[in-house]
Amino acid sequence: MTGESILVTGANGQIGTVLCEALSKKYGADAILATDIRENTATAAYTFEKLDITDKARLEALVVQYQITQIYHLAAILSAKGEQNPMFTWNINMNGLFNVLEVARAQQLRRVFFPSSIAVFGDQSPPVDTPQDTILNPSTIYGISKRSGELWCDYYHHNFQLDVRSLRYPGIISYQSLAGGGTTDYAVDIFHYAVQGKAYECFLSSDTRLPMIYMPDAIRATLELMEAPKEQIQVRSSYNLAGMSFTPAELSNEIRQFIPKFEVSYKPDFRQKIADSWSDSIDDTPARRDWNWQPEFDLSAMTADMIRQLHKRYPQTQISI
Ligand code: NAD
Ligand code: AKB
Repeated sequence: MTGESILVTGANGQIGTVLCEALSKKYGADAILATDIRENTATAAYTFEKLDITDKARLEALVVQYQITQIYHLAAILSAKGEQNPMFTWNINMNGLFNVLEVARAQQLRRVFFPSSIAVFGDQSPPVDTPQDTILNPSTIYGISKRSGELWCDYYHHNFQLDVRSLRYPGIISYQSLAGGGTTDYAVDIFHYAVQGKAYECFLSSDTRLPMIYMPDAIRATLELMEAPKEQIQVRSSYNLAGMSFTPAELSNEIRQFIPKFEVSYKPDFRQKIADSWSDSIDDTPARRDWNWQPEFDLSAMTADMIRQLHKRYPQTQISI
């Protein structure tokens, strides 16, 4: 019993499904309240409540009812889907965050987690080893909402002493869950095609380098940041976080170590322009300095684990592991 009661928004998404399991393991399933606008179809040991994050009254009622002490606020519309309806995206991403910050302040919650993204960078940010403090000119409404969110988190910390913490996640790669409408989604989808013995058509060009991270590292970073002593948290907007960087061609070659006949073709679409405006690689020195961040998975370790894990789901394809 830790005394914590944790509400997760957007809990049915790519990160939420894995994060809720990790939080359950750490704090006990009784301590976790998963929420999402979509019904939960998975069987999980923790409680689920339907919640549209733009409904502040319901959020506050759940916080009071379950005596919530922390919120992990994941609900958002991601970069590619966001461009299809900018005002809708702005409403969910910004008003959702305002509701979380305001309820956390009013109910004096102990801690809040807000995920930002490499989408805060733009074509004027230095693309290689992009530093923590640099020019930020996001080109998508998603990136603009994340950068604005970072500033609001900083504001709530400094003006209301709310202990809100944040990471600029790179593209996250996972076998447990699918990616949900972003520009980095190809790096998840490609594995599902490869392991089923299918050819893959990539929506980014072969040489588009982007920062990525494997889900176990992303989850560990989140928990390590949230557990770090307050005085160690020097960045109250959002920490740069790095795992690995690669291009679709490099990832395909790595997959061919296990599935030699895997075929990939390239047909860039509107997501290419978004990817071109993002960094190639990230400098996460402040995260390493302040709370000892250290990624474990590089491209080859991630690829081997993804293929091993997905092969259990699609055992029909011949692979050499
Ligand atoms: P996802 O799209 O897979 O999941 C988001 C979830 O939010 C979905 O289950 C969706 O149903 C829910 N949602 C949408 N609108 C909602 C609303 N109005 N009320 C409540 N729930 C709503 O996204 P994800 O990949 O799990 O990302 C989670 C968070 O992490 C997001 O804030 C995202 O911006 C951030 N992030 C993700 C990545 C990544 O690569 N996955 C990278 C950087 C940042
Ligand atoms: C997206 O591509 O939109 C996300 C992200 C990097 O924020 N995966």
